Amino acid sequence: MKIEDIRVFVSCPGRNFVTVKIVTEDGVNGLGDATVNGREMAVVAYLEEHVVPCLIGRDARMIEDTWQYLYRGAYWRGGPIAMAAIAAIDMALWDIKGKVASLPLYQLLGGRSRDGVTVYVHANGTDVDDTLDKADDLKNQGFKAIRLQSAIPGLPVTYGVLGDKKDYFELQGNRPLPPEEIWSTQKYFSMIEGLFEAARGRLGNDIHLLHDVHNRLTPIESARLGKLLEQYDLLFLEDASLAENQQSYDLIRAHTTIPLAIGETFNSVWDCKHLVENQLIDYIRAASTHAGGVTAMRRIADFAAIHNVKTAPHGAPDLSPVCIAAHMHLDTWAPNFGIQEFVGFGNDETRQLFTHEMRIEDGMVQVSEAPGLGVEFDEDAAKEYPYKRSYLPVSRLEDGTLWNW
Ligand code: EZ4
Ligand code: CO
Repeated sequence: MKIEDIRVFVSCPGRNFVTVKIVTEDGVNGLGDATVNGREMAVVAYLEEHVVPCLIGRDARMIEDTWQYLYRGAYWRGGPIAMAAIAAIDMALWDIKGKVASLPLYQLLGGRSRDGVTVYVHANGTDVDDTLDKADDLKNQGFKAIRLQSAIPGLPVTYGVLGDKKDYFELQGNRPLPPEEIWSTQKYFSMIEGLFEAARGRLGNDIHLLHDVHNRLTPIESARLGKLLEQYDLLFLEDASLAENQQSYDLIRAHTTIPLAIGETFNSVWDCKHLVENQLIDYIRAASTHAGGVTAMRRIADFAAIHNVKTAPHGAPDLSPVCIAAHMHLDTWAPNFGIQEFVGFGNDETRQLFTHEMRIEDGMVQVSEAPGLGVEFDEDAAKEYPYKRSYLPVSRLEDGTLWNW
């Protein structure tokens, strides 16, 4: 079953998505997501110039060997661009294997471990009341877990807050250069505890609450935040501090029992190693597109399982529905699955390009029973939404110092 053709598409149905399609000599095809928000064309070049020529004529059934060939076989390994390219090839080969076997991906991984995939959704508002109005509405829709983000008084924009934009697609919209945002840890601390105190008062205790710090705090500030928020019983605190220095989490852990989650930018199991084996985190949030595909996610999940760490894959709007589907299959299987981040299946244009049968019921996603990943990609419609250069923001402190967005 030889690989006959590999095509790379970049489409922008509101945000840019890099989609890989592998076609075998028997006419079976598989899809993969290779989107790295703000660096899309680097992945396209890596794929088209350095990956695709090596794979034409290879046996499409050899998923593991192909993964090793692309990872181990490159002298300069890893990094987001290479790993997104490997990820997309890997996802597409799993998709093909599922189609050949007439089985949905979760069945190939080991079968169902639960009734459905519990998700956490986002409530973000222009102030505490607005955030809690939105959270209340989501709770009434049946969601069991909600991430709360609220605008920080005194700062012009706050991470995760839509303001007057209708969704995350419109929020990123037309950004041919990176917008700049301002961060103040002091102003953040003046808001954050009140948000969760009010949230428990208004939403009660029968709902999981989460919060994303988005790497804005130093480790000791994260420890302080953890201690402040412990009493509000968060399911987890996301990206409290960067883990480039993974030992930072020893320090945070020494001070707080708040559950910790990190991993959405991790590129490999090595990025998880110290954190997981020392049980410094409670949830590992790696994404299939950025950590190296289904093969890498399965390895990370098993490594995490033996250290009592659960999985909680990234679910941002800059992961295409192909990656989201891969996550739903992994989540349906993984014995140590915790929760899935979920921001919907994209805007109308995205749902026109990527069709699937995933559905949301009672706060859980039901994965498609179609063979493979269960996503179809409309190549012709994609031509109507060409690539548009667009960036995530950069962040600065109030004195102009560049900071983590
Ligand atoms: O940082 O979409 O959990 N979700 C997030 C998102 C991501 C951006 C970039 O992938 O933190 O805001
Ligand atoms: Co996040």
